[in-house]
Amino acid sequence: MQTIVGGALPNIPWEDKPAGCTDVVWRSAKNPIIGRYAFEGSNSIFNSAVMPYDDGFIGIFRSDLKTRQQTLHLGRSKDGVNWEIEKELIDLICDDPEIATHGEGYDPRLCKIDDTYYITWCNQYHGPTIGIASTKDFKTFKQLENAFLPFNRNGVLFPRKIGGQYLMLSRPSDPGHTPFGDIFISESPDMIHWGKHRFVMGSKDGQNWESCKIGAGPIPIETSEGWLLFYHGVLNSCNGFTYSFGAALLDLEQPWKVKYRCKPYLLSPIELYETVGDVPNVTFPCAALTDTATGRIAIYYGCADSVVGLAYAQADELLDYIKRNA
Ligand code: BMA
Repeated sequence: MQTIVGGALPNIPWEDKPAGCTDVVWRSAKNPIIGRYAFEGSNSIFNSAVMPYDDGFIGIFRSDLKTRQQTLHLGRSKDGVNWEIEKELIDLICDDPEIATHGEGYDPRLCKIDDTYYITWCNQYHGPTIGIASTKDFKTFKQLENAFLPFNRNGVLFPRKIGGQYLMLSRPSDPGHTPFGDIFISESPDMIHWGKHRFVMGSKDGQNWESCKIGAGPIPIETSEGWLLFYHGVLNSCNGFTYSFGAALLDLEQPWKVKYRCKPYLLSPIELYETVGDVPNVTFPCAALTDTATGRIAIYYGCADSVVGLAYAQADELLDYIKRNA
């Protein structure tokens, strides 16, 4: 039996696959679930991270403000669909003013390891790099050292130590709209010092949805078949970049080894809210919820750099699809 490893989440957001839908990942009928103007001063809310917390859900949301500052905000929800997002930036306490970002940054991910929640995000320090902060209560946030030298994006932690080490995926880049990009993995004994960098997988040669660059999406999901990694892939067309997302299964003990990589994308910009916005043709997943009891997966993804969408998959069907299409 192909299953997700982890806890039950009976209140996971869910909508059954629409009749006649032949896709393995399908969209919420309520999309976009979060609009541009969820709080005063916001120009857009997208590429954001959520997770279960207390009897509901908590999230770190990316906003581009009307000043076009890129900022991080805390949000809460009872059902994972309707969110209250704070107008204030997250107050990150940092011992070293040299790297303190005061809640600015973008593309956050949220990962629970033991009893600590870690936020990783794209942090500007002489160019994009990976910032890390920790919290135990979502009231006090401590900003740690940046994980890497610039330039880097899409820092995604694993939800448990492997071989006694923290592991993080990332995507070395350039300071601009990077026209290349492969996923690497790094390890750390203490969440401060990162090394033993290894290649995981790269963009694909030829004409395909991930020919330009790829980057890890949500925190990898542990399954009986390996770590389920949703990741975005970019096609460079004559109309600019198109961001779709797909999935791979990584070895459980040596996650730099790719077991299966699904050839077709799982979701690509098609709906109006994905194809029209501040940056057209972008679907960019940053978080996923799972329920072990039912195998349900809910994926949160940024749409056209403007709003947040929700999509669903059923674990056994998805794992089977990835393996058959690898
Ligand atoms: C990437 C990141 C994402 C964004 C995407 C499309 O480089 O900056 O935040 O969604 O470009 O603009």
